[in-house]
Amino acid sequence: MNGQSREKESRLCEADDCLKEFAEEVAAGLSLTPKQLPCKYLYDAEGSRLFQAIMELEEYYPTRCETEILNRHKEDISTIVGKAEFNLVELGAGDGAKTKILLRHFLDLGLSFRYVPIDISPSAVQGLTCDLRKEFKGLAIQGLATDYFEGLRHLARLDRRSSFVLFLGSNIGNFTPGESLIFLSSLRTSLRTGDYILVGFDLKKDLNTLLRAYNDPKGVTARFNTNILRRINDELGGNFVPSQFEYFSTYNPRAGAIESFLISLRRQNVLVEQCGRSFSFSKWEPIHTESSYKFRKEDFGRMARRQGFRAVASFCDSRRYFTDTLWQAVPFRGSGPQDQCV
Ligand code: AVJ
Repeated sequence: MNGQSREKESRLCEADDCLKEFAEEVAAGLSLTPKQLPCKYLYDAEGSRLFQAIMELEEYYPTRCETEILNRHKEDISTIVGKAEFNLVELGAGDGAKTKILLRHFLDLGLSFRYVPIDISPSAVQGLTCDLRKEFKGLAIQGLATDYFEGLRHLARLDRRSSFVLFLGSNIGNFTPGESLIFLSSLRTSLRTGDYILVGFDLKKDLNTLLRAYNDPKGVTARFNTNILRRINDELGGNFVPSQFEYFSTYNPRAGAIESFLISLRRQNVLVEQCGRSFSFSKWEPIHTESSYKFRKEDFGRMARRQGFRAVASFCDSRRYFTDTLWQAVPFRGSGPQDQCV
């Protein structure tokens, strides 16, 4: 077998593995009570396109807030992080619209860095890479289509330059509090002392603003969520009828999160061939598709300290809706008894 066909074959195997994992996670999630689907599967090519449309909605304030923050504080950020050569690694890069503010600024300053955008959607990574090659001649880019955890493994294997990791848009809000601690500690393990991360947190705020952001009148957010059913049909041989599910999203004050669901409008059975079985829904039964946690400053200050980071600076938008916080990796503490009571 020549090198080319071997490469092709290994790529096919990878695609097969992804599909198998998708089928297993769908089967597992739809067997739970209440049913759920992992939100990372919302982002295929169509899902990423719909999410871009969400970011353009007037109601979806996080994008505007973070754009304002990056424009206003790019100088502060570059002064702190931009002293030596570094890899600028972005987790969940999407269309990179906000990141371009930093890229432009870093290039204007003549900083020496390579951009490593990581996103679960191959079409997003491809689109972003093409777009940046045109817009930023001379920028070194090395995109990767994979999930966060595989992305962290990649990060740990990068060359000896220091890392500056971007985790913007309150992507961290998709994790439960327990998951975000696990994620941050694996992120810390993939970094070296002195490296920086910039993390976006959507703040708790008045409920109408929150609810409107996830219930836009044009129904883009509903289509974004429902897209996962269409994706299961196309990729796993499912027979979901998307119109027999209704999108519902609300704020759960106990969890501190917007919680999104697809609710079955009738009693129905849905066959998913690649799962080798069907799933029965009772009338009004929900599938939990996504949680978007909202934070208070105190919450993430504590998270930083517990996971081996030092909060260096926090930047807010003028409405105080959103924060980008800059953390530096500090030496790991021993596992002495004092650590238990932080
Ligand atoms: C990309 C996960 C930050 O939770 O606000 C937007 C996704 N879902 N509208 C969010 C989303 C519905 C978004 N994140």
